[in-house]
Amino acid sequence: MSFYKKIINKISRKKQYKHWPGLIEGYKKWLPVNDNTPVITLQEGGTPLIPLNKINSIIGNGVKVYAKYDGLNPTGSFKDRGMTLAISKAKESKKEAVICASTGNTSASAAAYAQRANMRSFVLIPDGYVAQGKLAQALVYGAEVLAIRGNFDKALQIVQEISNKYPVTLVNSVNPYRIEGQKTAAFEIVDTLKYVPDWICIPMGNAGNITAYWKGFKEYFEAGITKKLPKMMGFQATGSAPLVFNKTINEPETIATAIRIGNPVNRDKAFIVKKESKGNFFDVSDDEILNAYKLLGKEEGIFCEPASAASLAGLLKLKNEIPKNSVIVCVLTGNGLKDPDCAISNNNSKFKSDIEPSIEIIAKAMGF
Ligand code: AN7
Repeated sequence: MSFYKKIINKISRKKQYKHWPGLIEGYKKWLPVNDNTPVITLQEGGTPLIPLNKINSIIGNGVKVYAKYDGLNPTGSFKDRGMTLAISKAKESKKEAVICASTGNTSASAAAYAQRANMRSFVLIPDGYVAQGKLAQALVYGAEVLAIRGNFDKALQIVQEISNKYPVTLVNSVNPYRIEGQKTAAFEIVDTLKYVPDWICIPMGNAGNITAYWKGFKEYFEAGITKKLPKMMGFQATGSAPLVFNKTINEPETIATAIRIGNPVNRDKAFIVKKESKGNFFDVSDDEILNAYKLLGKEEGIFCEPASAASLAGLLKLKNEIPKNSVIVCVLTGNGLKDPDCAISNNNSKFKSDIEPSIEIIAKAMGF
């Protein structure tokens, strides 16, 4: 074993757990928690890093692509990483209610963790623009859902003002504990691969997650665990790409409703990440997103939500610019089950209905 690998094994994950205990327990020494912090957990994190063999053969050139499938978190998105910490810290300081604006996933996650901590959760969502699965989750977990006539950006502005005026804690990614929790995904990638990938491809909405990943990679680097840093490649949907075009988009539109955000609150941080990591930001069209979404499902057996597929769509768009033998991680931020309407309307599979329940007819329909 190389010196480098030994150090990673020793420092980064002290214990090898039989059962992953959740990311606060798993990465305690890297997080702002102490013995008095009540750990509100659903055992989030510890998500798989899956090799994408078919994608590798499409790209060629010795490039190896992995999916960090964060759609396998307890509420089906990466938001759980930030929420376990944000809610634990709110509980530690005896807060009784939390609030967020959300395109869907933050609200599902906030609701689950807040209710688990016996806190009230208020969620503001853009009426009519939240995928069914996410809305279902917020309701089932017991959030108080307020659907506004307006988009996410308006909702965020309102919850920021409400949390300044009333006793409710804001758990959007302006809450620093969200970023702290989410940075653990970068630790997991290094702990799993035992090296640092060349590129991280990631969808951007408010740009909290790209900020968090970069923080995680930098912390391992500064602690001497790793010796290089990845390039952070951020992608947005063309109709909703304020960070690509460097301007606020007043009426963002995309099929990827999770990232239908025109005025990202972490804008300045995102540009710092791009500069420091020598990365880049690009837009991908809804068609490119859907193409990557279908490819992941059909060729790799991975069902992610449309916003997540923007990471692979972006990578495929840059196919001819990827240096030979690169190792690349595409972050799949949310589970495909979040948005069943999109799935049913966008696939190339056969579906025959109203079939007589007869062996002969069915065998014939099967082509026998
Ligand atoms: C699946 O839930 O903003 O760049 O309110 O749900 O950190 O904002 C969701 C964002 C990517 C973008 N992928 O992350 C919300 C919300 C999925 C998402 C993003 C979101 P950021």
